[in-house]
Amino acid sequence: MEEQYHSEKIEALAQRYWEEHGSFRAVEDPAREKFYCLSMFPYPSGRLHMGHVRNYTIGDVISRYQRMQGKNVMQPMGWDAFGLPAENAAIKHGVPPARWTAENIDYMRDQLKRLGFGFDWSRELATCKPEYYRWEQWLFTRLYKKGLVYKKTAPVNWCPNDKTVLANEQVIEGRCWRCDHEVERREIAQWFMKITAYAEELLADLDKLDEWPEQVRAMQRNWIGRSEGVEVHFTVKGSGELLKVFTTRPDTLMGVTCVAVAAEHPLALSGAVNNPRLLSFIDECKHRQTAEAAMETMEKRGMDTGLRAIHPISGMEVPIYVANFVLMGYGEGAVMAVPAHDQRDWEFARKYGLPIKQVIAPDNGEEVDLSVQAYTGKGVLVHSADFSGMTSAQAFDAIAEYLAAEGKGCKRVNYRLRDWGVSRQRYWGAPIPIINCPGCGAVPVPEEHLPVVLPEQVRLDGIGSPLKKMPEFYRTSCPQCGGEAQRETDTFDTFMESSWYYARYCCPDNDRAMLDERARHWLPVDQYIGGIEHAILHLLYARFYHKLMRDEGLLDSDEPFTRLLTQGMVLKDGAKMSKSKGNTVDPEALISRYGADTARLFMMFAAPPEQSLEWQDAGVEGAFRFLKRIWRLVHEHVAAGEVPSLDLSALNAEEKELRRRVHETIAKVSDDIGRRYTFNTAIAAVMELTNVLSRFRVDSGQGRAVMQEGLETMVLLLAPIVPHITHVLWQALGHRGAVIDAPWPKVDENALQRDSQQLVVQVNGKLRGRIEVAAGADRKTVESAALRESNVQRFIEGKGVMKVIVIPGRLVNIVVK
Ligand code: ANZ
Ligand code: ZN
Repeated sequence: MEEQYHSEKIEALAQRYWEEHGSFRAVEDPAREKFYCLSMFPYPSGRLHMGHVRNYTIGDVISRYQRMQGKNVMQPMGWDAFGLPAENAAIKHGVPPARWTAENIDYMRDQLKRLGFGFDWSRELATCKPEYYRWEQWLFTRLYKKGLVYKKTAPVNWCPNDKTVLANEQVIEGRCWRCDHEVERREIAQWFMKITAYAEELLADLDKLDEWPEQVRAMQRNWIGRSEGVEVHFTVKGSGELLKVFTTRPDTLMGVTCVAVAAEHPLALSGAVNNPRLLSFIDECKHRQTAEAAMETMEKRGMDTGLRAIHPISGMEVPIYVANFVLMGYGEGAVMAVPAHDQRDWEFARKYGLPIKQVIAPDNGEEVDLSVQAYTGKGVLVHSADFSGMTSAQAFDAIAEYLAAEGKGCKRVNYRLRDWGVSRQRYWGAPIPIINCPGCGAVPVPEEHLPVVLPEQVRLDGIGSPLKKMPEFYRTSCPQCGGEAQRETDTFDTFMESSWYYARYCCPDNDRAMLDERARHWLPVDQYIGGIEHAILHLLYARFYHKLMRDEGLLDSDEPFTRLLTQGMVLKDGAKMSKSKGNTVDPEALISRYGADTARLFMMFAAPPEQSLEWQDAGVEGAFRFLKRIWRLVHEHVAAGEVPSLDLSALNAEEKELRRRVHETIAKVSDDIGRRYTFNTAIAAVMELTNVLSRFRVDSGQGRAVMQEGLETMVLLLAPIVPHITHVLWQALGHRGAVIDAPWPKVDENALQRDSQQLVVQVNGKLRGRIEVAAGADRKTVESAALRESNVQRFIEGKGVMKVIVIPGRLVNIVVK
């Protein structure tokens, strides 16, 4: 063993060993417990950033720890390879996105290897490969036949800068998530996945995910947004047309003074036929964005259509307005406005001079002042004909029943969740496997013609999709009638690819099926690790896909990820590290200077995984010094020559004490890593042990034997975190096998027994001293030792001792007058 720690040399050595021995190749083995550990795959942007390093270090530590527990671990890696940046780079530098992506992947794979992550590279996949996306195209055509995908013309969020449609989730405060440009609305024919058909199950199954952070489950619940309400049927005066609204407060029905419809609602248009002012108002509403977040703050505006609705119970006429706060995609696209009991309606009524009619009174009898604001609480019904006197809860049911009996409504559950629009007017994505035939309409590409391969030799000019300019791509014949037809030139939202990659890792080489029995073997993922920014969309879509694949007969589990860890951000000077802020630290520089082990150790030591991590140069230095220190410690020990075997019956008190510390550390670190996931405290415990080992003066053969055990333990406990240095130290300590194949150390319960124990002594509840007594000492011995302690004596001198309380193994409390 060399005297100096040379990270570069030993890291290359360890990595070569793993490579040559296929250490991370995972093979299905029914005899062993499997552990599927997955970190969210990266977008191949060109270089790893610190967030990646943190994410993948956490995953790797967990994987290696589980492996040392004897589990059959699979830890795959791949590339989320479709997406906008490749197109932007292509426009800027003239490189085709496929080439740009492939080059980035090669570079980043190399970086990952240098960090020593134990990925099974034989399972590597890139989502831009036809072997991958063909199965997503296949599933899409299956779902089409099941009615779970459909096409509809819908208003979409349009980013004029990126020239693409954005999902609602990609609109942040009315702006594009990617380029921050203000978002507009447009009507475009889109493909949708019917995620709403799974809303109930997606919501209910959240309760089963008890190893997910509660915060993430709450965000998903919120996103799905289940509400129980009533569908109420008004009729339009004159035409007798039905006008449905959805309300969660049917108890307020008798207080309706207006019905408001969305700008896209058919009634809005019929009202506008001879009303140019209304038409232009509708137009104006349509052009603003759909983002719901902006709805809250937006000025509420409306216009009378001139039409009147007839109240389903009272028969009274109320005006029908078009209002900008009514969303077409929610409920029925129409609301019954109750100004007295809904603040938004109240503001609207004040602005347009609509009556405010109280129908709910607080049940404590308090007066409400409706000239100030709406009363939005529940209570007792007033001015509500036969329903007066009922509580809100009673009225909910009574009104629902009344309406149902009259054929004018029914109870209904509504979800905030919308169907998932998956069409993107982009080039670099998986082609949507549909052929548009002038005679037959949309026809799915037959299974035997899949995949629809995306042409990779393209020039991008930034204006629209190049696929639209490639007749060799879009010109085709209709699979149904054989006539001339055109391929869909839109591509899938890249969330499609990331929704099922975790499953494909189980069988990436299968060219005959999307998944096979190996997926049943490995799934669900035991541990998933990634950023909290994916708490809603990615995780919801992946859960949805899992259920789709299950219902296709490909899987038999209900959920994809059993345990979820959302890692915190990497900060510098309190701000998120990002290119735009110019405060990034390049992992590559860190690795070159200190080595991968230092980078990994720093990442894991600086903070618990869920919290944000503040970058500190001093912390990196500290991690590096610690590694040099353990190297030196092992070197000194090994240089002293032979070590006799351990003879537990021959140990002296110091040697027993050292062993006790060693085994206490095993217990603590096992709990910290295995259960609590507080890797930072685990490392702190090993550092403490290292101090104890350095201070230990070896003056006998058994001393050396205990020291050997201590150093081996230190190496094993650190092995998941700093796998390279421990690989070399393990062999230096005389082991033939590699530490990667060594089992996790076991606690020797006997070693934990103390010969003597320390107790604190209190006088009237205040700490006054400590005593050391034999482990099995009886009460009397403990009492008299406590009373004899010199500092304690000062506090009891001259005062009568009333009582001595002994809590064995912990403390003695002396009560004095
Ligand atoms: C009358 C009413 C009275 C309402 C009252 C609330 C309070 P959640 O809980 O989110 O499901 N609403 C229904 N459809 C809408 C649409 N397309 N656009 C905008 N708002 C719509 O919200 C349900 C409530 O949101 C419904 O209950 C309706 O207003 C409104 F004192 O009906 B409520
Ligand atoms: Zn046809």
